[in-house]
Amino acid sequence: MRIFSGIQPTGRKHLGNYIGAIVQYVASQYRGEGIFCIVDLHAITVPYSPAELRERCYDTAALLIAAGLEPARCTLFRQSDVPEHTELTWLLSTVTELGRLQRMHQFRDKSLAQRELVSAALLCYPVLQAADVLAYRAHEVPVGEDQREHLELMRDVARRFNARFGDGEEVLVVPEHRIPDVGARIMDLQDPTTKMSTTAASEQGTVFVLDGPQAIERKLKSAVTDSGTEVRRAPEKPGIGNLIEILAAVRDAPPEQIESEYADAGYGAFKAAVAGAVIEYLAPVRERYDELRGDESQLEQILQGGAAQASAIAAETLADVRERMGVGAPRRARTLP
Ligand code: AQP
Repeated sequence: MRIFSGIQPTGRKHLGNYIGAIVQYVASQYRGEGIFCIVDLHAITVPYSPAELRERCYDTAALLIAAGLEPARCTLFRQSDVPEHTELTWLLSTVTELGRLQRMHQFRDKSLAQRELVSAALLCYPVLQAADVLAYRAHEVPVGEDQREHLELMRDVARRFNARFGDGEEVLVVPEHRIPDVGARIMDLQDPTTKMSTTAASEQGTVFVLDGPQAIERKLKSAVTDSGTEVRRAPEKPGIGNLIEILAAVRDAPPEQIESEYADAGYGAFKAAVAGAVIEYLAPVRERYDELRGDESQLEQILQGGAAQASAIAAETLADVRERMGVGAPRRARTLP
């Protein structure tokens, strides 16, 4: 089974990214062929600093390896190093419905938040994401809950392509999402009705993977809760529910177990327990990150090696897609010496 996922380049990956996605990436290396991509082309759909983008790619590569991705066990690469992604985006845009792109939640939220230009690239973001996955004919895509809508779109694009050009065959694999049962949507600690996020949420409400113990403790202890005392999940207790979910994910235990263990502990003691568990959980990642991040040439070598592996797979898919669409020279002519 082939498993693919992409992650934006930033040095500020948060606990939501970690629990919702990165932990799943690491586990998937033992279940199938894992292909993981640092999506620098997605990062340029909103205002960004060219001088910093490469640095952020190295940050993300170091973080993923620190979390447990093993370059010998999986393929880890930078999106822009494999040009097939952009070519496939254009080809797939011909079977993507414009109205659907305009209605995507992420596009609406991000375009409303944009003070400068709302780029066409921001609208086409989900088509690039579809190309990322479909280029590898991946069967499974581990993601957090916020990506469900994009996954549905990419499934639709694959089906539409197959129906239009497949001649009865599944040229592109229709992928399944893999969203974790616990921790699929970690919420902001200061506003537990919105998701923990790199761009939209508050600094104080966001635990970053590279935060030190004091920052983690401060953020978790000041997490917004309600006026009650009971540690249980309920619609009127989103703050406590979020902390229960975090502790359950960190301990790899069912949320019910956390509820029964801390039901009468009181919010103060519960928050302290969550803080302690998160500090312990993230400490080894931070330490390993510091070791890895210093060696940029090694990180570059890993990304280049990954790009070569990825390219070999994506080029094969592109050759099939071009052939089916009648684009460019026929396949047999192109293979002549
Ligand atoms: N709060 C979250 N809880 C669980 N999973 C989450 N993910 C994001 N936020 C949460 C998952 O992390 C993976 C990588 O995300 P990304 O780097 O591509 O960025 P994103 O999905 O756009 O979310 P961010 O990091 O918070 O950035 P912004 O601020 O741009 O929205 C994805 O699988 C995602 O589901």
